Amino acid sequence: MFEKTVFFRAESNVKLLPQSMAEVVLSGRSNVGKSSVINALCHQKNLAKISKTPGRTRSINVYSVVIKKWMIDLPGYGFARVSFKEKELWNKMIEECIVQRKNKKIVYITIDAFVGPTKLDFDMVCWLKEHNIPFKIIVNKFDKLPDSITEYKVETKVSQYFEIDKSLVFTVSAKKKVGFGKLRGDIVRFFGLIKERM
Ligand SMILES: Nc1nc2c(ncn2[C@@H]2O[C@H](COP(=O)(O)OP(=O)(O)O)[C@@H](O)[C@H]2O)c(=O)[nH]1
Ligand SMILES: [Mg+2]
Repeated sequence: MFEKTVFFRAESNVKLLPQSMAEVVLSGRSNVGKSSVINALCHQKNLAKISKTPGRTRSINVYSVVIKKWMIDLPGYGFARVSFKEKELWNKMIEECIVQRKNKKIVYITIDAFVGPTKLDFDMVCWLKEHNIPFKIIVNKFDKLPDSITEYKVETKVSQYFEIDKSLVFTVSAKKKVGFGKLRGDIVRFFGLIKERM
């Protein structure tokens, strides 16, 4: 199913997006590997553009997994070299995409396993909790950790940091294509789709 995901559109004005039936929204700091996660999830190489320079995405990118069931790649937050005005625009976009659009959605916040969760991620989680938006955490770049650190250890630490249940944390490596089975299953359940070949 995921291999059939197609690029739907890039949009800088969230208000122009049509309605969907369900949306998986990917958020996270720039360079944590959100685009790489989308590609690995969908068994594709170039579906989402992977940038060498962080902080390049200025619009939201929408991918259609099946008709009207979308994955939305938000611009990354916490990129230092952007102006105050750009940060304001980012905040507006996130607010419009996550709070004002009233359709069924879940946010996956992606973090870098090597860097660990940051204050910015913590603030994002608090903001989502305040607005009662369901969310989960994807810990990417697991390959960068020493072998002695298990997924269990990562998930325990991250869930403690965010004060959430451990079952909400998914450890993956987009580079090594590890950990995606569980994540695909989770998204399929959210979309309300029958689990076929993923
Ligand atoms: N080691 C490692 N590097 C990764 C992984 N996923 C992404 N990267 C690298 O991280 C950088 C940013 O990736 P990208 O997907 O563009 O991040 P985005 O800005 O969050 O969309 C690129 O150089 C990727 O090759 C991973 O699982 N392991
Ligand atoms: Mg990206």
